[in-house]
Amino acid sequence: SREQLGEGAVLLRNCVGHDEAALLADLRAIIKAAPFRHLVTPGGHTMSVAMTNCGRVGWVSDSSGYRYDPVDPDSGQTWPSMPPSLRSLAARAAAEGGYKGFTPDACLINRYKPGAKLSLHQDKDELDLGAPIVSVSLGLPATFLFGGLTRNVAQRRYRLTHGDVVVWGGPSRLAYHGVAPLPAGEHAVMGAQRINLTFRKTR
Ligand code: MD3
Ligand code: FE
Repeated sequence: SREQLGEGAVLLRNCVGHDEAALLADLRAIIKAAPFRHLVTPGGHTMSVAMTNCGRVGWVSDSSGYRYDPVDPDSGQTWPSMPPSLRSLAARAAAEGGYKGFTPDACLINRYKPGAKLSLHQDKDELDLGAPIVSVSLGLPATFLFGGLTRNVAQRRYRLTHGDVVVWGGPSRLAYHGVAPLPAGEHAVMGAQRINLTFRKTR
């Protein structure tokens, strides 16, 4: 199914489909090569969400700021490449959302355990703001907060569940958004966690 969340923002329920087993196997290999870690923000806070990346560059944060970096600071190696299972899901979803020819060069992988949250923020570290961000939710359901172009706009809440994909483009690309603290639970496939993939075109 298909639900319009805002101008340029489309929610595709249960969009992962028959590629799920290959996707999860590839995800496991990425996490083995580049394990989840809790990044520190420039303000000195350790994030409750754990992160890793695949693709040409990965999103990293440390005391000096946020950046997209080709090197994983934990390993000193380049990030694992973006496997075709992930790349093709992102391209298929983007096309369904109205963006043909989406070629992401980064995939940020967020892991939420119960209690983890993502405070309200904008994603504006990418140079190509004309490209959408495609997000894929896996595992436990979460409440996603979708605000406006300024921090003070009231947020709408959406429950995102396993297999849901959202394409964020157009005027929604710079909307404030966040994730409410993850409730405890157990997911049949993913266990006691939520994993979110966000595909980005950084240049
Ligand atoms: C709306 N991740 O990694 S994905 C992030 O569930 C991030 O882990 C959340 O926000 C998560 O930056 C939400 C959905 C999302 C991603 C990017 C957006 C929504 C967005 C950019 C603009 C507007
Ligand atoms: Fe974000």
